Amino acid sequence: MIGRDLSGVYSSLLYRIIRQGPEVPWCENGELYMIELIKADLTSLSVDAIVNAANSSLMGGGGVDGAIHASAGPQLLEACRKLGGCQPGDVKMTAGFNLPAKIILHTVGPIWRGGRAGERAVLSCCYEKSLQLGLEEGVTSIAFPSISTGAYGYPKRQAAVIALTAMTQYSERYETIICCCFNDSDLWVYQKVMGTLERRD
Ligand code: AR6
Repeated sequence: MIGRDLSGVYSSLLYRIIRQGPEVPWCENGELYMIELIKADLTSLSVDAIVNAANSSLMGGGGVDGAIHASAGPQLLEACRKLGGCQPGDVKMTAGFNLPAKIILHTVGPIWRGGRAGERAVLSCCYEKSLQLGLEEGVTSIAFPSISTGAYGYPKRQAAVIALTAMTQYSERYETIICCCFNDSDLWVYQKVMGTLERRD
């Protein structure tokens, strides 16, 4: 995992998450799980799959979606046009085109409406369905942005807990699962959530 080409990575921190007790969803049976936390531009990562935080049209937008379309090139928009959109919580797949990643999994996170509109379940679906589809497609390394926490306004800490919960459920079946943070504040949030887990060891 350490030796992989992660060009564009500013810093890389590897966390070992020890599963401990049934009261913590990701801490069961005393098993050891590893998830990589990095600060990077998602579009720079040489992994099997990156996950796009898209909108329902799949026709591109701002944030990480805009960066992915800009780096992948116009063929991506053509491919997305044929997908018929994507519902929140669902996932669609395209090639990576000009990106170093082979595959893009496009998911649509929930827009934050205060937390009582099913946002948590939808965000969990984004991670779980992406991880499930990745497995079905033979993906062994996958990188996620912090879905919904930009334009869609999901509280960052709550979103990180949801992300890590889903990732640890799948971590045994992947060689690498990466949380790709774009800035120091997002990195700090993930570090704090992971630190909470470590303090429970
Ligand atoms: N690499 C990694 N993370 C990034 C990058 C990047 N290049 N750029 C931004 N982020 P957002 P959303 C982080 O707004 O909240 C789009 O217009 C960013 O710091 O990209 O799910 C879509 O078309 C934040 O932590 O996605 C939708 O309309 C995270 O990515 C809408 O925004 C998600 O922020 C989706 O909103």
